Amino acid sequence: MIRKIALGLFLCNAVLISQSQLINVASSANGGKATARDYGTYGSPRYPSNINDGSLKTNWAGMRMPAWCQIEFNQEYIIKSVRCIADYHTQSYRIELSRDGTNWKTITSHTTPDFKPSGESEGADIHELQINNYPARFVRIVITTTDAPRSHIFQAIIDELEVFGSLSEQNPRKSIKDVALARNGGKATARDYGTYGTPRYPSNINDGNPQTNWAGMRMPAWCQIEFNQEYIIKSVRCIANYHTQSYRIELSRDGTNWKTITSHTTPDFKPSGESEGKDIHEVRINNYPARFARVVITSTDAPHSHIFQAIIDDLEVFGY
Ligand SMILES: [Ca+2]
Ligand SMILES: [Ca+2]
Repeated sequence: MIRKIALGLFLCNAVLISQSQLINVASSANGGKATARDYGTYGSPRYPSNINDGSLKTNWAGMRMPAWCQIEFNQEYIIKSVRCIADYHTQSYRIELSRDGTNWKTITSHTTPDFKPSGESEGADIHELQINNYPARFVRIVITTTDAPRSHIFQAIIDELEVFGSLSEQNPRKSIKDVALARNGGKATARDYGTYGTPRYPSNINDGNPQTNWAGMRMPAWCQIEFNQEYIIKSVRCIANYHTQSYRIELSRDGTNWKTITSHTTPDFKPSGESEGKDIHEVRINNYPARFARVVITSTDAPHSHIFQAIIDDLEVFGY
């Protein structure tokens, strides 16, 4: 009888885990650790740990503005949604995510409706938003405006901050594709392109054909690809051809701020003909979100007078 019950519980548990890939990764039950700028005491201490204890009856209260509280997860997760239950005095806040606890990305700026700041059971404001697979190990809420007078012990109160995510390893492998590819929506542009025999268009860099190439005429030569949306990038592969000596590959979410993911120097091969001297360089990336990829060639072995300063056959960017 006892064994039957135990087995039943086990099966029930297993089904729950397999069906719901998403868990509240911020909750202390799942390993989340909360810290804050400070916390106030009125009746009972309003510890930072009250923000992720799973109870709406407990809260964290910040004493100075801007008040902030952050939660570190027990590892990095792919974040799908965030839910914040703000309580009295909290007027405007932003929620940020971070992979390293240093560089933060604002995912929402929110102003609560004008409710009466009179008692914990009143005026809770629930704000929920969906996030497109952002990898993070930290979440932070920063309260920027309050309706409390300056003398008040509590400047801002948050009941609970929930962050739903899944392990990176649970991402379906089958959906990973070359998001740079033209037929997957990638659009290539470049600083310029040269013609010798045929025009070496930027679009040759993401046509999936290693027999065609883009050729830059001036240094530093660059070519970039905009994907049809933001993806989580897992790896990049660049097939460089003759004259291309050193380059870096960068990723960006907005086409303005770039992150260098690799700096590479090709081996010293003979710059004599397209079928020779290809250099294939592949880099694995730990889930970087991006909508743009760019290759910037920084050194060439071509003489200054040469039409082609750098040639790239293909730039492949794998993500989901
Ligand atoms: Ca709580
Ligand atoms: Ca090509």
